[in-house]
Amino acid sequence: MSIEDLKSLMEPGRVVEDQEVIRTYIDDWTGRYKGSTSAVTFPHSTDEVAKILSWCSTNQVRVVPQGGNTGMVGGSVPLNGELIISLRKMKNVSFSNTNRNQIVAEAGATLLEIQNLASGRGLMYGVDFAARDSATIGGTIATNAGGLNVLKYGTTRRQIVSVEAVTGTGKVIGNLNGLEKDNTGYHLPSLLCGSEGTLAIVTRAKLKLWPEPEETVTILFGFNTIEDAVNLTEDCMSTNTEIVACELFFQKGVDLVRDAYDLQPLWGNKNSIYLLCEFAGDSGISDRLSENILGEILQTHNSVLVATTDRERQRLWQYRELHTVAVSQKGIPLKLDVTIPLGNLPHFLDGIDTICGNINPLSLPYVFGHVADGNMHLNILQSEPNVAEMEEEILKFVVSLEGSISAEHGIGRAKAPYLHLQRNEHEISLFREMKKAFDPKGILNPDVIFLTCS
Ligand code: FAD
Ligand code: 2HG
Ligand code: ZN
Repeated sequence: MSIEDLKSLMEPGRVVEDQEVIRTYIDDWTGRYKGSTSAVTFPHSTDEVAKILSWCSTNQVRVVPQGGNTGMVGGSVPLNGELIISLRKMKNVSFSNTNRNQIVAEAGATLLEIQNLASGRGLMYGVDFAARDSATIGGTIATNAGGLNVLKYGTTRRQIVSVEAVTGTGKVIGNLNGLEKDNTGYHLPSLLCGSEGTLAIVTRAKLKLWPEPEETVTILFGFNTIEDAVNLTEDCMSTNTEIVACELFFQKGVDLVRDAYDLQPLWGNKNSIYLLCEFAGDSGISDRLSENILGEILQTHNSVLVATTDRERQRLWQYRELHTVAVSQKGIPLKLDVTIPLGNLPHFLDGIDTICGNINPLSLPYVFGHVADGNMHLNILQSEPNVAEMEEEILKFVVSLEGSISAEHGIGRAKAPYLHLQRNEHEISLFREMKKAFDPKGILNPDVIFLTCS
């Protein structure tokens, strides 16, 4: 068996062995995970994906499916020399012929590409986040990506109506019937969503679209206690049906963002905590906001910025969205994406400082995230040489607070050694059996979600 055999089965150009080209596919976005491979394949259709996987299965060749390679948990790069199957050439997107509010997307289409198509018809896609120009539909399905608007629209799982995929033996499964109600046995879209490329390669999906709001208002609040920020978050969630996003970040993170980008200081840096809330719906939102529970705080609180135009709104979002890039400009952080029940958030934030300080007084933890979902992102710079110890202590702490060790980025390779903290042995052995059913030779993303050898 040689890669020449695979090449001979494919159209020219579908299998690339040029290391100059390969170089751009083997390291992950964070810079923490560095892989190697002898080839990257670029299928142009579901049939070609099936052909490649059938050949790989017969020849016991392990593979890593890859979309935009923006994943944060080391799942998208070949850490053990696996063959990369890049879906980037499969980019077609079109409206469904049978439902005006659905879109059919090939796996390699980016979030931005489908957002642009939807917008042309006054519609929108429910998932959005800063990597929108590179993250693909296949990758977002594989990770069940969340992002900025989960509060209103849910995670990726809620957007997928139908999915088509190819199993580890090269069998095409699923359909694109676009039926919301289709209780014909196990629900493949739900099962494959969040399976991180370990069960099958997603090739196409039919996605639900939502009406584009007429008006959007973004408000930034500055606070000095986390309790105040959490209270306002909960008030908005319980009283306002138009809230679509609620993001939390801290002065330390704003300092880092301002170090890297030319942004104004916020209220002379007199607050330590920021809450960015976005409201969207029919026109007249600003008036409705002042009539609801927010009215009083909008009038009396002295650290409030209200943005109503796209330009002003984007300016406020930059303080939050640029955290990831600003951190990465300072070094390679230990990244942990976790969920904490809202009521335990103050305790969590204190605990993180204590754990990091005790393990490595030089470490620099930055915290930010989608607070309405309890989803906090921890980016810890200067965690070396205690990365593993810090990671384990923090994840155990999260579990003790009844949180989740993975909120929206997945388990990948990064958290595979810790899956047992959250899932019991029966669940993990059931997961393994499920993987065997889809991928009997174990060629799809080995060591992602759970380690092959344990
Ligand atoms: P990749 O990184 O290529 O792959 C991710 C995983 O999916 C890997 O395990 C890979 O093997 C698998 N995979 C990829 N394509 C397929 C396929 N077609 N079939 C089967 N498996 C496949 N994530 C969030 O959830 N919310 C955020 O707010 C968010 N913000 C981000 C901001 C920045 C600046 C960056 C860089 C990343 C952010 N992410 C966020 C993380 C990342 O963008 C998501 O995890 C995204 O879903 C990954 O998509 P991708 O196409 O880049 O997938
Ligand atoms: C975000 O919400 C992303 O900005 C990235 O999920 C989080 O950089 C991170 O850790
Ligand atoms: Zn996030």
